[in-house]
Order: sequence, then C-alpha cells, then structure tokens
Amino acid sequence: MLKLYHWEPNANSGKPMLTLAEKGVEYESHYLDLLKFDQHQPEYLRINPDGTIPALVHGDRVLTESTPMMEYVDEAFDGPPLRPADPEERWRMRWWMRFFDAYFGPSLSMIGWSIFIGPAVRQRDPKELEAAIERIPLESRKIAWRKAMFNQFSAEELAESKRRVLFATAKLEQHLTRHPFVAGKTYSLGDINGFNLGYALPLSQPEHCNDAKTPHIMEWLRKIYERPAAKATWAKARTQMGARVKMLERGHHA
Ligand SMILES: N[C@@H](CCC(=O)N[C@@H](CS)C(=O)NCC(=O)O)C(=O)O
Repeated sequence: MLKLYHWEPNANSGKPMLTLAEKGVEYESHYLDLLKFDQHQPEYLRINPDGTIPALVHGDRVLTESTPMMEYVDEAFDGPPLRPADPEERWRMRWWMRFFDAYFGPSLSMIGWSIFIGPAVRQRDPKELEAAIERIPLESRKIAWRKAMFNQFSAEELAESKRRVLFATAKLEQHLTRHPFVAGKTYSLGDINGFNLGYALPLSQPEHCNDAKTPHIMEWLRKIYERPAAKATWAKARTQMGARVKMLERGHHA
C-alpha cells in the first residue's frame, strides 16, 4: 500500500509525483491544499509532525524530504532506473540536486511566496491568519508564512533571492550547452528535481529565461514536459499553479 500526501505538481510535491509516474507505480493520492493549511491539521501532523509536504507512506514506513524520497522510490520499485549507473553521471546528478535544493529552490521559493502565496491568503481575517501561524510546527515555516501573509519580505532579501535565481539560471544554461540532461547523457532524478523547481521560470523571469537567452533550458524543459509521465503528472493540477506548465507546449507564444 502506497500513499502520497502532496499539493500541486510543483516543487517538492511534484518531485515524487513525477518519479512515481516515470516508474509506473500506482499510489493513493492525498491532495492537501497548502493555501487552506491542510498540512498543519492534526490528521496530517500524525503522519508528518513537521507539517510539510510531501510525505510518502509505504506500508508502515513514513518517508519525508522529497529528494531522498525520490531515491527511495527509484530503489524500492521496479520500473526504469532513474539514477545513472555511471559513477560520474551519478555524482553529477547528486551535485545538481544539492545545488537545486540548497541554493536555487529556497531563492525561487521566497520570490514565489512573496508574489503568489502571500497575496493568495492576505485578504483573510488577520485573526484567522495569526491562529494559522500558531498551528505551524516548524519555526522556519512560521517565519516564512508570517512574512508572506503580512508582506514582510525585505527589499534586500528579495533582491538577493533574485540574484541567486539568475545566477543559477545562467549556470544551468551553461551546463546544458554541454550535456543534454543534468547528469549527462542520462535522464535522471536530477532532471525531475530541476524541472519541478524551474518549469515556470520562463513565466516568472521572462526577460531572463526565454528562447533567445536560455535556449538550452527551454529545450530541456520542453523535452521533459513532452514525456508521457510528465504530461500525466501535470494533468493532475487542480489550480493555476500547476497549469502554468502549459506554456512549455511547443508553439505556445506568450
Ligand atoms: N525539504 C523538504 C521541504 C518540504 C516543504 O517545506 N514543503 C513545502 C511545500 S513545497 C511546504 O510543505 N510548505 C507548507 C508550509 O510551509 O506550510 C522537502 O524537500 O520535502
């Protein structure tokens, strides 16, 4: 019995969703609405006391942390391997996953929380928002929610996040001029990771990520989106968040 607790096919939730789809593994999907704070409700905290998503329940095991979770899925189930056999390629895959998760993801996330998540909940009753913050178990998530809800990200921290996102975008473009995929020749968890964090870059940073400036990133994103597993995964999107992926359809013009 396999259950995945997730939100939209996006960022950390999308990583195991696409991995499971690539492996051809069936699972019971539990959609948590992040904007309704489903992830902080007692039923979910019994599964993941940190109150973050995703979480994967396999028999009596509870797996958290989306990147090691993808490796678990690749190891534990049949289906096409998603980690290269070649040691150098596997090292490169892990190098990039670390870079995506530690550097690119948090910066992209801060920008997303300030322009999308915050405004999406800000009009609610401030007392309701304060009560929601009180229920958040992790201090770091409390801080992120408070800043998003009350528009408290400073201009300096947003500028630094933007600088990091552009640095990471340029670094990835450079890398993809030499390799078709993140690990090298082989499509891998590294691509699944990067795609989930960055598929909306052409929308969020249109003047920096586009066919003229980053043709290799654009081709890489489109190639991944054309995979049947990716199409099936993003077909599960329930909101505009996941539906943004449609701009990767060839022939789509902004
Ligand atoms: N490092 C964790 C991060 C999990 C995480 O923070 N997930 C976000 C969604 S992408 C979340 O649960 N946010 C909800 C909240 O902070 O309340 C992972 O990769 O799984």
